[in-house]
Amino acid sequence: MPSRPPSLAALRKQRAKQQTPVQPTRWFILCAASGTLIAALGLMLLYLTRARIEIRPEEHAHYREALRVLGNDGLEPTDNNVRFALRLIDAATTPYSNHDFQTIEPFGWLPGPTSVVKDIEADGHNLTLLPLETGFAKVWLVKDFVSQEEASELLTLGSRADFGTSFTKHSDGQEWRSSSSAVLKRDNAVVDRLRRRAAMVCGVRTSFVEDLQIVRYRPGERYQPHMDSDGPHHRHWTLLLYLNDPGGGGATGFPLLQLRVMPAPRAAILWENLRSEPGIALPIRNYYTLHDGQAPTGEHPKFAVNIWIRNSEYAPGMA
Ligand SMILES: O=C(O)CCC(=O)C(=O)O
Repeated sequence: MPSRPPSLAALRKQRAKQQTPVQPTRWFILCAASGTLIAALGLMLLYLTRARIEIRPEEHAHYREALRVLGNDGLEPTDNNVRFALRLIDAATTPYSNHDFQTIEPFGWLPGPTSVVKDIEADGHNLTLLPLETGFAKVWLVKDFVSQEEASELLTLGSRADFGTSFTKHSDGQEWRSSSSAVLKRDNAVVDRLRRRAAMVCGVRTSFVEDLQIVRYRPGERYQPHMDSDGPHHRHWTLLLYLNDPGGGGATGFPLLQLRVMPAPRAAILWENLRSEPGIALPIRNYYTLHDGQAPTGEHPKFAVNIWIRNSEYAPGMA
């Protein structure tokens, strides 16, 4: 039986097949290119993974800063010290919430059953020191560091003071410290008396006390976390005296102690910026004293006086 001629469609298919044969060289090139691409991607992935794992700590800015801080304080870069210095840097640079903090309202606070209250007769003025923290740092509340008359006199001096932008070494400058300050001259009787009183509280000579510095925070202004002391011969104690109630906010916060003290007229907080460590002759900075001045949120500015007390002679103008 004669076979039927192939259909037109079948003929077209057959011709197309004959015209585009799979050439072995093209096939090889295609395989080689895909293989190379896959290998390159694999290598890149491996490199990225290893690079992530192998970022060495000394390449991290905070780690380098932690080593610098420890070096300045004469501390060995042991694991514990580095860890704590990193905590300090973190607390000083990261916004924090006061949420879980112990809040001290000077007029409402009562000493706990185990508090050892210290009464001091300084300069004809009876002071009661209430311990707020004794474990990690030494911090006291002095409920009435000055009389009503003395506080009024200091506020009057503040109203006449030439407040300038406060000095800051921080890279964020006035964004970091927007409050302002002025030095109170020693030739005022109240200023002179307070220098003597502060020296008596700390058991040192009046010549160890720096010139008093009045600080002003207008609503919204602040001073972000910092330490007051630069080292063993710098500010050993800080006595921060509140002159008024700004009507909201304006606390002094200690992020590493989870403590904040609300300002109340005539009350002061006293803390020791330095601590001793076995095997180290000179006192070293206590990182737990990192603190800030929080912004007043009411209508009034906050006024306070910084009294810094050293453990050696202070001459005006000394760094
Ligand atoms: O005003 C405060 O609560 C803190 C003040 C302070 O830290 C400072 O002036 O160094």
